[in-house]
Amino acid sequence: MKKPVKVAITGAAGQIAYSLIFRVASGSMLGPDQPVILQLIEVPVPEVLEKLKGTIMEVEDCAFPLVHSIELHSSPETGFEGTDYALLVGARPRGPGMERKDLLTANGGIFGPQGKALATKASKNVKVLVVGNPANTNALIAATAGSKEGLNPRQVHAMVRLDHNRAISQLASKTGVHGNDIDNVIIWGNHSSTQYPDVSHTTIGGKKARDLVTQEWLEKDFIPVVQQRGAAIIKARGLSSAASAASAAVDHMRDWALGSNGKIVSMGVPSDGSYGIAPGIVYGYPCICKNGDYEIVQGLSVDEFSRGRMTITENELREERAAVEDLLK
Ligand code: NAX
Repeated sequence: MKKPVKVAITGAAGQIAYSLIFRVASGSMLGPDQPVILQLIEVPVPEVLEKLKGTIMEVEDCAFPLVHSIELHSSPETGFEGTDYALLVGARPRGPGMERKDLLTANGGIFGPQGKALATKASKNVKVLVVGNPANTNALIAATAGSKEGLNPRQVHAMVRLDHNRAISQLASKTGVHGNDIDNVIIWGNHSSTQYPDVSHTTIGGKKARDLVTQEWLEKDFIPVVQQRGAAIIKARGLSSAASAASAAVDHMRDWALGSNGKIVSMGVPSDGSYGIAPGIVYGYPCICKNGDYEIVQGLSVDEFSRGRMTITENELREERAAVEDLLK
């Protein structure tokens, strides 16, 4: 067995975490030979911490062979001590009458201090995945605060993998193949309804997706369905996506840590200007992971339709960045 690694999860009493913790504990994220120390972090509110204690009892009752120990924390400073992998799930939800700027600012109050705590307390090579919404700009805030203390912004990602997985599943059901036979799906931009699920480079069973589905289907069905899937799940379930979000978080971190085996995966990462996107914003890009690192896939052609969609979602992220400008100083 390897030496245990520390995995921190914020929002640990919430519904995504209720699935995520068990997937991490079972070895789905870091492999069947990697023991984990779970650092479960919540807000310092007695009822919430009590609920988390209940979840911890359940983790204990699973007797997972890979769980070395479980810690309960109510602050990022203690919770991120020595963390190797951080899954930032807890966030401030949009309250009644709250404008987008208020939401962004309220979340800045969470993700700024968390970024700083990660830079000063976590392992030097910590990998951070922001799930809590608005995920891309929360990641930007955490990375900016952390970078003042030595964290490299490349260490902080936002999750667009759920959208990526949703796009694969829609294409699979439309074309009657298994998702395993679908490659090179890309989610460009924001994890929001402006995201651009792009199949320009996608292959389905080795054939070009563009030859198997019509542009009309892409524009009228596929793109809006993927963009609005979260809302459809809330309508049907009465609650937002939880198990699928947890599964996507596991996929993202696993590929980042262990490699994507040459496959393209969509990740929200700091733009380095690739594909003409404003540098700095955390933007969904096609990435390939190996040796514990990622690279943005270069040189893909971008047609006029794709460029238009990529710009819409880029503009939204630029606006979000402008709305939290004060927090980025
Ligand atoms: P829940 O409301 O069930 O749980 C959130 C938990 O976070 C709560 O227990 C709360 O006490 C805790 N929390 C809040 N602030 C915290 C802080 N500063 N430190 C530690 N814990 C804190 O929400 P859940 O359904 O689990 O969703 C969590 C977040 O994921 C939301 O922001 C949601 O919008 C976002 N999502 C992101 C997705 C993505 O693809 N990027 C998809 C699913 C989900 O919508």
